[in-house]
Amino acid sequence: MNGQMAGAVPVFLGLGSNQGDRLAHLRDAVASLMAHPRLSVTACSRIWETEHVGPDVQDPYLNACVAVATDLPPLELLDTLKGLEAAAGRQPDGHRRPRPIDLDILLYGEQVIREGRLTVPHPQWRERAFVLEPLAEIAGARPCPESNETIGQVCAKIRRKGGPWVRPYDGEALCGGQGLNDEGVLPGQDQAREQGGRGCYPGATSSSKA
Ligand code: PH2
Ligand code: MG
Ligand code: MG
Repeated sequence: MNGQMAGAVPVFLGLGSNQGDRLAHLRDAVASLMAHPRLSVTACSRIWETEHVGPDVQDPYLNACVAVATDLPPLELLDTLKGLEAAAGRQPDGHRRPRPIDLDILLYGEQVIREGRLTVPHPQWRERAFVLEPLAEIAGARPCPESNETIGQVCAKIRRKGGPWVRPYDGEALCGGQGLNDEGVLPGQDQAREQGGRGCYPGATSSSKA
């Protein structure tokens, strides 16, 4: 996206892949988000490798979070993400199966959304380290909707509690601060960076990435 969008809302997306070339799927998804005329990618977390959470046995995921600014209303954004999932070869009925890419709306501004096909904040996100660790890197200082904790505090609680393993992935960075738009950082993200967020930001140098 070029130029500022009037009325753009800060949105945080969760990315996950546990099928095929996981890193390529994550990167392709970020490239598609960046190329979308009504989305502006403003921050990327590191990539985390995470144990599959679910009743069955599946290969580990690569997970990450990105911050976008968008004027797409929530359901239009959902349809856009579904389109990207389908383009990456995801089966429409593949909810509980391994998937090349899963793109979830974790937070849409401060909104609480309970529509038939969209629940935001994303269900169970407060329990899941694979969501919270990358999200806290780019949104640690933001308040959680429906509570008076910050995302960083919720993440710290889950870390203390333990659970399925998550670890930073030692491959290359998701977007490395390179090639992102130069529209500046949204206020919430600026704050997150000042308060210890470790994600990649537009214009970040390699030394500030890790
Ligand atoms: N997504 C799921 C179910 N289980 N486990 C991990 N580690 N990462 C995910 O993204 C994930 C999961 C359903 O979307
Ligand atoms: Mg999903
Ligand atoms: Mg998901």
